[in-house]
Amino acid sequence: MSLRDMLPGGKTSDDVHQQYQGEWQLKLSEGLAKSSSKIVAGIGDILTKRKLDDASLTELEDLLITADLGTATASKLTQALAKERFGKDITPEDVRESFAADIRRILEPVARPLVIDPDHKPFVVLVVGVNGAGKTTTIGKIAHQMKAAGKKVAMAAGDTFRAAAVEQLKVWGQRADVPVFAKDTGADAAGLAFEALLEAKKRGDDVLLIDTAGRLQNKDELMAELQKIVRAIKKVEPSAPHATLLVLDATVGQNAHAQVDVFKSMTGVTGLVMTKLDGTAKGGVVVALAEKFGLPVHYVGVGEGANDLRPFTSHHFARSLMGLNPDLPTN
Ligand SMILES: Nc1nc2c(ncn2[C@@H]2O[C@H](COP(=O)(O)OP(=O)(O)O)[C@@H](O)[C@H]2O)c(=O)[nH]1
Ligand SMILES: [Mg+2]
Repeated sequence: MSLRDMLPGGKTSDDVHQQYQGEWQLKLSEGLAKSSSKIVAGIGDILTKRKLDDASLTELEDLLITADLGTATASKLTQALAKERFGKDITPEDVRESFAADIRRILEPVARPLVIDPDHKPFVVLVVGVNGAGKTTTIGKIAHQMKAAGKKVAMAAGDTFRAAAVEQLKVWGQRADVPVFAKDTGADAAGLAFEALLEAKKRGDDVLLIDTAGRLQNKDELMAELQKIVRAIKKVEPSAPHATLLVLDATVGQNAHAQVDVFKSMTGVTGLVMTKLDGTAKGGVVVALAEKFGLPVHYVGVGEGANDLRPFTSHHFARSLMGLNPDLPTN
């Protein structure tokens, strides 16, 4: 370790990193508490004085469905449990450990960080999703973190329908010291994206994050608008956008499936961001989405602050969702 790595108080950058990781993981576990407490209590109720029989398996399957894990995942998890433990004595904790291990296996392939390919300058990230999902906030958080990591970042205020959306992004821009390309309310979003990309290219930015509007008159209009933005971007750089992130509000639960379907058909989606995992009992929906769509989950949000957005990790999520200590290994 060099002197340069020493921080005040004798802490090394590794110590700080670990402490920070620990805080974040605690926040994720706390955020998922509403989801997990429902599951933990439910499993406890089902398994009182019982060997694992058909009746308890059916009840466990129903419980997982009500916890938003989806029917396919619920049946997969209970079948795996039956295969190992049918007719045997089993504790609620055994069930949670078994579910956590299987959930982790489901999530592992989708837990993929957003990788910025340095061959693209800028790497263009288009951010889509319904109104209120958390697009603008997520862009602000990503910009903040990437800037702190030493990247040259720019944002484009592509939700030109609401003055508040432009202002909101500018506030994030000021906070993170990241430039925001913006025009007046009602301006053409595609034109703005076009100019922003030209400018970001000229400046040699590493990343350009483009915000979009989530609600227009109807679905057709929204699709036309998003496709127009994509065409405008491609005029400047045919390979762009290099990532299209769909931001989903976890509190909508099963409704998220329909949103993935719609946005996939409109723009293509390369990855998901799940927001508002703090304070929802519907955190299980992430597992259902992973199982159904297999799209990478790049980030999860557990609050409104700049650091309340983190890469998604399967192990922590799976154990937290089952109310298990995330610091212990999964089987
Ligand atoms: N608790 C919580 N609130 C969030 C999170 N992400 C976004 N929000 C809030 O959700 C609201 C809508 O977010 P916004 O970014 O404006 O959504 P947009 O319409 O998709 O751009 C704002 O009040 C955000 O602060 C999150 O992870 N947790
Ligand atoms: Mg917005």
